[in-house]
Amino acid sequence: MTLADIRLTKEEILADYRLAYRSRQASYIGRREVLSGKAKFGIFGDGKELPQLAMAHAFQKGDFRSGYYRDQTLMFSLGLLTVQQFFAELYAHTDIEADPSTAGRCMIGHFNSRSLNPDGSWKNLTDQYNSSPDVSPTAAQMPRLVGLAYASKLYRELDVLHHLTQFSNQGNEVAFGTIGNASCAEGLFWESVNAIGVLRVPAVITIYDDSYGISVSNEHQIAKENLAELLMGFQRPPEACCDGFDIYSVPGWDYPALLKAYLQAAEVARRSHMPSIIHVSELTQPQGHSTSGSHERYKSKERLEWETQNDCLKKFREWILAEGLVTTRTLENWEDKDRRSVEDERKQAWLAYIGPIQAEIKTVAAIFDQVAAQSRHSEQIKKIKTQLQTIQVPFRRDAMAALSDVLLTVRDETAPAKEALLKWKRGQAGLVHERFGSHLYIEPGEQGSALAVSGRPALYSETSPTLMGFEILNTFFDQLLKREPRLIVFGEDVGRLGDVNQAFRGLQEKYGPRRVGDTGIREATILGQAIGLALRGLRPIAEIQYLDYVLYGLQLMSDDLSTMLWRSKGGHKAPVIVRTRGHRLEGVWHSGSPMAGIINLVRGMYVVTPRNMVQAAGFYTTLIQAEEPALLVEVLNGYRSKERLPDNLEEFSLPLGKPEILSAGSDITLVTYGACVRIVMEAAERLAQVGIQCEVIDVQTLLPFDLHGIIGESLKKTNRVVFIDEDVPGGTTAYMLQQVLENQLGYQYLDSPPVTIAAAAHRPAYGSDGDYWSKPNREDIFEKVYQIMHETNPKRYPIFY
Ligand SMILES: Cc1ncc(C[n+]2csc(CCOP(=O)(O)OP(=O)(O)O)c2C)c(N)n1
Ligand SMILES: [Mg+2]
Repeated sequence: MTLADIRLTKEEILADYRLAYRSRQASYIGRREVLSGKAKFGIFGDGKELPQLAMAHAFQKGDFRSGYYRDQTLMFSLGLLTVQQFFAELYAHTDIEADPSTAGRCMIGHFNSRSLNPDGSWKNLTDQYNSSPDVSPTAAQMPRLVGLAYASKLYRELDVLHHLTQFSNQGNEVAFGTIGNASCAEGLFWESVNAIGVLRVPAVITIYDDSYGISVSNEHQIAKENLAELLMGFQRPPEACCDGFDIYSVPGWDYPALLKAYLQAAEVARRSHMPSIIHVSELTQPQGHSTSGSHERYKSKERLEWETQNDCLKKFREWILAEGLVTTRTLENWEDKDRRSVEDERKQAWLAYIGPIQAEIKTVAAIFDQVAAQSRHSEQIKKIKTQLQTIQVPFRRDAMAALSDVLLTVRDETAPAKEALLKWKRGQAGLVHERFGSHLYIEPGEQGSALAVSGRPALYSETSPTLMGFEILNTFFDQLLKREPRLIVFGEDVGRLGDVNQAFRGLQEKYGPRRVGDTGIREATILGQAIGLALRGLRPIAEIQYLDYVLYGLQLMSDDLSTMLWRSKGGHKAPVIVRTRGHRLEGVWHSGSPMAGIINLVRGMYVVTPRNMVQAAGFYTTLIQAEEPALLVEVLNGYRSKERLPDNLEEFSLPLGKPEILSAGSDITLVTYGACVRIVMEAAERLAQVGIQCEVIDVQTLLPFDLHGIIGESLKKTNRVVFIDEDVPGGTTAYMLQQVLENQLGYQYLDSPPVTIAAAAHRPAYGSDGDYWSKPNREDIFEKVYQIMHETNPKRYPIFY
């Protein structure tokens, strides 16, 4: 291919070289900074610069990236990252202005653009280049790509979305994914490729193939050691009618060929929504995988020599000179200048990072002096101060640790300057949340908080009909789809069948397969599909058919969805609602209730466990009014139970974090949720027969948990508490116990030891008897509660069973 085939000017090509050169210097200097102790860890994009330059030429405003830690050159090219910001991230600068990707919350190589304004409102995404926020688990960026690309399809095909011009220009946006060769050995990669192929969506996937995944070569990663060959089965025949991917295989050092491939792939994707895979081969790692090791340990001499000769930047330089685009001298001048400018930007980043820390150390040291002047331990305090001041690369924690040492030293004294120390310490504590903990959920005052939805009670009249649970939801979802055009529902058997329990019965016919659709059996990419859609302004309800199978999508919920807002410090929100059903049906894999596993892995999401379908509808309305991710578990055996349909089904909503007292009682508080509510109520009725008045409380939402201390208040009255569910012993019951006894200080009201009742440790056995002896049943609950009452008053409550 010749220069004439390239649609770029000479100036653009040379600007590309300079940018790639600068990016390379950033990698070199970055490694040096880690090895000299100024930063903790480094992983860089050296050796992968050229494909990223080409990708940037194909990337248009409105497009999205879902990539991984090698993509710095792309980010520089798109103007989404400056060299100074790159180093700010390397140093873990906690200021969002300094590191707009993660505010120091993630290590180097975790990039993103920002989709949200500081008040949490959406920016105009069609007016900027977009990058979703990166995660570290290999291939975990791929499921999200499915949704980012699928959004274009929906925006193009659904008339009801055409007014949302802030998010899409008629579905013309391409989603660019990047992944390393070894990460393609992950199931998530293949599941995502298959889903993209099935959905026929505009994704352009790049595989950077440097033949290694850390020290493990393709021999151990990829069958036949050849990804391009393996992927051939996905290839689209030349006829325009046919499905599949366009597959390109291009050496990573061939600038003209890369440009051609990217421009063509993006053009086809944009126009016809056909995806492609660009396998970029023959890439290298000039500095090895990361700063954690050196590749000389596992690469042969020949391989290392080959990498030196085939370095893409070196080859690009040779090509530019061979084409006579510039003289060697000019190039050397530029390189010299560019190297120095990268070093300058690094220095600026360092000063901006370390300056405030040094200032804080100075302040603390000055207070130490004041304390020393008033203390008989002045020598010891001076020693602590000197140690603090001589730390070469200090962290904030060093000042805090020294302060704690001084406080310990003067613990018996009453030096007035001690107050200044304590004041400084309190001031720091106030900053910790903002620096490291904010935006786990939407912050108060920012747009979209679910906790800001106060709820509206359900209204009933004499004419309110009684329906089956699934009919309640069916009516509800029909109304919701009608009034919320951005609502997109999908999952296994959700479309044609209307889900396995019929809550969407007839709704695909009414709203079409794009609003209510079937997916393949692919829970991880159902999650990813939802995440990508939500990042692009849509409101997905992603269904996982049973709670037991949430585990397949749990990694995505845990690593990607629940950390999204936090890891970008308010830069991206993904209001995904994951809908599932569970707790109790039959056998191991249809009646699990692994709630503790889930709630402890998805902090950053809400977890809602309504006891029936009316409650579920009320919570769905709350979640749709907000813009935060949530998992809602419907009670499996509630679809065929009868419930009254509220007259105000459309408006009624339930606040999160507000337990409901289902029966008032003064003897003992029984705390539960979900499917166990019915069983606990039955047990409470029996207990009433023997004169024990139970206060039964339905927690309703596990995350957040009882925000108003309703359960703690109940303990003041009953002085006894039992936590009941069908998770494992020490699972969610232990969580509830910790929340009430520790957070709500409930321990101080107890006259009896707190008790938990959970399922057996083994998985639920099949059949009615299997269920009875695996999960808590009415009799168990009765006996355990009765036992507590017996211990408090054996005469009144003698053992009779
Ligand atoms: C799920 C998971 N397993 C292991 C790791 C540790 N790890 C980080 S990068 C990497 C190798 C990735 O190689 P490749 O996909 O070829 O990308 P490259 O670094 O070579 O560009 C591994 C094993 C991880 N981050 N995530
Ligand atoms: Mg690799």
